[in-house]
Amino acid sequence: MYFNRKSETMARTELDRLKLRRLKAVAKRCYKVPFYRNAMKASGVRPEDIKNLEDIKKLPFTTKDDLRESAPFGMLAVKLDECIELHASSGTTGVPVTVCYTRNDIEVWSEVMARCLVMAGLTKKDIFQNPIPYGTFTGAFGFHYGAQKVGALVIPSGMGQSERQIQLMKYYGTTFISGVVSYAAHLGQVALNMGINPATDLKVRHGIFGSEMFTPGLKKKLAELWNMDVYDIYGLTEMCGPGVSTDCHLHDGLHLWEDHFLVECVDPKTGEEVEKEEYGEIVLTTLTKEGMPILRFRTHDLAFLYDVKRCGCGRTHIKHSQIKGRTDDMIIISGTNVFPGQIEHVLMQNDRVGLNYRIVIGKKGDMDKLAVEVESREKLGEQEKQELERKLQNELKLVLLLTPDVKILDPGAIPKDTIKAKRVIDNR
Ligand code: DLL
Repeated sequence: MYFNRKSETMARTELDRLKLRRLKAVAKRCYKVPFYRNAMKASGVRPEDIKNLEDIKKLPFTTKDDLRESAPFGMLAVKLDECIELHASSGTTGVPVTVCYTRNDIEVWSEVMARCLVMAGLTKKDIFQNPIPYGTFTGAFGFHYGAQKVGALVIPSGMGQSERQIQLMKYYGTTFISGVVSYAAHLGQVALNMGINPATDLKVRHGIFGSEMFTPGLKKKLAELWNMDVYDIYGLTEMCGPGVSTDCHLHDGLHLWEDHFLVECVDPKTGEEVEKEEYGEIVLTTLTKEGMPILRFRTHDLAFLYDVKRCGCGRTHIKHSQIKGRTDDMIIISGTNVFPGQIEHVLMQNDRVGLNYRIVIGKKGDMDKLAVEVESREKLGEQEKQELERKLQNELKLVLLLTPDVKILDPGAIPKDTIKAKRVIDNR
């Protein structure tokens, strides 16, 4: 099932021609923005120098700090009164970035979201519940616009009041849910606490989640908890919000809508392109955005690009792997580099582990101390807890090359009070 068969299955040659035409146009549009004009002048590049897709390398990178320095409206390529909506990044890693959308930007966002949702199985017959905060965070509106474009019945339930979310699912017969990965996990636990088994007592059979690290193990646990087909959706405020890419029913990589976003994968240190199928930092350029076009945005997200070929689902748009982590999420513990993704990967392989965990870093004397707190799937006795703690400690030790304390918590013990889960608590 496609939302837009023509665009989603477009021949590569045609797609590349379209990308080049749009890249030339966006370079011209950006030249109107002082930040880009200065950067291009400094490196002696003019928009007319873009003759082929490789020439994107001549254009300047954009970082989050660049956007912050021009915030809130300094990066606009149109007059403010041509914009009809504003969103801002969640600001988990600093001052929020503001983005403005023209009417056409909202139309494009709805289109790419509709493609993602249909790829994840949404039809106009679905009852689509959107348990994600409606506000300046892009999440809710992206899903909302996309699902309405498909023609599903949207329940804008927002985030929070978790028991009510479950009651709404039961009352309206919700079939499809969306949102942030950790909140879907939390809602499953809330349902169980209410004596409702999401796998058998609710009608939810599809879910599409993102906004946070989503290892295959966590995806599998979420699928089992809810008895649903789970899809991974990627996106970021700077591009539009959710809707940049999603996995198809084959669940092998996420298709990225190349007619609207141009993707590169670079070595985070040098900025040079990495080999195909090699991990690097995802760099994105908006190809059709009017309000706030962005060139070569350094996402900090680590993934690899698949070699381009038609996927078994028929789509021609390039795929990237799941996001493995961020270049800036590395923690240094007593001189050893630790990535949260490594920890999530180990925890989620274990059947007795639940869906929620956090990493707490403190000091013992002069030494850094790493502790991993993780919920069990079912409530365990003291002895079972200790056995599981020892097992996970040994498994983590092998991967991290240091010995963390592991503490098993009861299901639901870790509070869920922020939009994105706070996985790392650094008390040093
Ligand atoms: O989180 C947009 C979004 C909302 C995507 C809902 C999907 C679902 P930001 O707050 O700007 O936007 O955060 C963007 O979140 O650079 C990644 O580090 C991370 N991220 C987003 N989707 C995924 C995903 C929204 N599927 C930042 N897997 C990005 C892993 C993700 N990380």
